[in-house]
Amino acid sequence: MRTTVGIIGAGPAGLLLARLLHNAGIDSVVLESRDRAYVERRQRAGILEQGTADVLRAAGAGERMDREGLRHDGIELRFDRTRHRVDFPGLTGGRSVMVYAQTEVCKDLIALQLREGGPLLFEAEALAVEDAGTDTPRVRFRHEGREDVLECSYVVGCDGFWGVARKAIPAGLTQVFERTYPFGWLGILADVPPSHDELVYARHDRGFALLSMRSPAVSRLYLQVPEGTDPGAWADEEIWDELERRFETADDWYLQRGPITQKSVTPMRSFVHEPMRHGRLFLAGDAAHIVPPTGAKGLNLAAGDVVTFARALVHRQETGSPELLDAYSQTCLRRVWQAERFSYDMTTLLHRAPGATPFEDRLQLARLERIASSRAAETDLAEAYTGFPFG
Ligand code: RFL
Ligand code: PHB
Repeated sequence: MRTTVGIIGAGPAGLLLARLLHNAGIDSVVLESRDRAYVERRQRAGILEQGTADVLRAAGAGERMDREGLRHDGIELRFDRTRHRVDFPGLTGGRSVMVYAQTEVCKDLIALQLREGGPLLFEAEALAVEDAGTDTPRVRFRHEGREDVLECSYVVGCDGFWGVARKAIPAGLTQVFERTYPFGWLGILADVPPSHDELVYARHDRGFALLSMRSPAVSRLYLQVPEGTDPGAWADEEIWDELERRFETADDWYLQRGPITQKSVTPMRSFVHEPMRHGRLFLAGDAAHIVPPTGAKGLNLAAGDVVTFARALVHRQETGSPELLDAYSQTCLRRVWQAERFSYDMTTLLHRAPGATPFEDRLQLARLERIASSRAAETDLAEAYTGFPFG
C-alpha cells in the first residue's frame, strides 16, 4: 500500500487532516485501531473555538454543526455563592464559541471521509513508524489479522497520548515537559435540560465543578475528585448532592436533576513533546501535547496543528519550498504553549489542591475577584477562551 500522507488515528486531528488534504487534492490513508462505533461514542470535548468552527465550515463539514450546535456568547464564573458572567463578544470584538460535541464532529467527518475521501481503515492498528528520518517513511500496521506496510511520503501521528508515532522520534532529540495534577474529573451525562443556558465554572472550598451540555435536553457535568477515584464509588444521588453544594448561589438558582446515563473519571495532565516533527514524521493533537480540560483547548489545539500541517504541505507542493514544513514544530508550539498556560491558569484558579493553605484559598478568590472587577483581566480570559486566530 502506498499514499502521500499516512495518517495514524481517526480522532478529530486525523479525521480533519484527511478532509483538509482531500479538499486540496492530496491523497491520504487513515489507520484507526478502534472500530467506528467506539470512535463515534467516546465522550470528550464539547467546546469549539470560533476558529475551529470556521475551519470545519470551510472544509465542508459544518452543516450539521451550524444546525444543531449552540453558539455561546459567554460563560459564568461562580465563587463565594456569587455569579459573574464573562461576555465574550463584548470583550473580544465579536468572538464566541460553539457547543458541539467531539462525538458529533467525528461522526460528521467520518461520514464525509467514507463518502468522498481516501481509505479510512477501522480496526487497523499502527505497530510502528519506520524510517521517519528518511524520504520514505513507512507505517507497519495490523488489519484483519494480517500485518501490512503503508509506504508514505509523509506520516502524521494523530494517534493521541497513548499512540505509537511519538516513539519513533529518537529520545536523544526529544524534550518532554510534564505536570500531573493530584485530582481528576468525574464526568456525567444526564438526560435533563441544562440548569443554565451557558457553561458554569464553579470554584468551591470542596472543589471545582463544571456545568456543560450536549444539547437542550442533555447535560454534561463534572466534579473535581481525588486522583484515581473509581467512578463506581459514587452513587447517582451522591453526585447530584455534591454538584448542588458546589454550584450553590445566594439567589434562587437551582440545579435540576435527571437520570445519569454515563459516568467516568478523567485524570488531569499537562504534557508537551518537543519537537513535534522528526524528518517526515509529524505529530499532531494529543500525540504531541495534553492540556487539562479546564480551558477546553485540547480539540482546538488538534485542529490548529492539522491546519498548519495541511497549509505547509500545500505550500510545498505549489512552490517546492519546504519552508513551512520546516517551521511546523515551531509554529504549532507557539500556540500550544499559550494553551498550556491558559489551561494551567484556569485549572489552578478553580481547583482546590489537596493541602491547599488558607493563604492559597484567599489568593484564588482574589484572582477571581480581579477577573470580575477588571475589564483588562476579564478580556485576557475571554480572548484565550474564544481562541487565538489560526496560523
Ligand atoms: P484522540 O481523540 O485521542 O484520537 C486519537 C486516535 O488515535 C487512535 N489510535 C491509534 N490508531 C491506530 N494505531 C494506533 N497505534 C493508535 N493509537 C491510538 C485512537 O483510537 C484515537 O481514535 O486525539 P486527537 O485526534 O489528537 O484529539 C484530541 C482530543 O480528543 C482531545 O484533545 C480533547 O478531547 C480534549 N478535551 C477537550 N478539548 C477541547 O477542545 N474542548 C473541550 O471541551 C474538551 N473537553 C477533553 C474534554 C478531554 C477529556 N478527556 C476525556 C481527556 C473533556 C474531557 C473529559
Ligand atoms: C465539555 O462539555 O465536555 C467541556 C466543556 C468545557 C470544558 C471541558 C469540558 O472546559
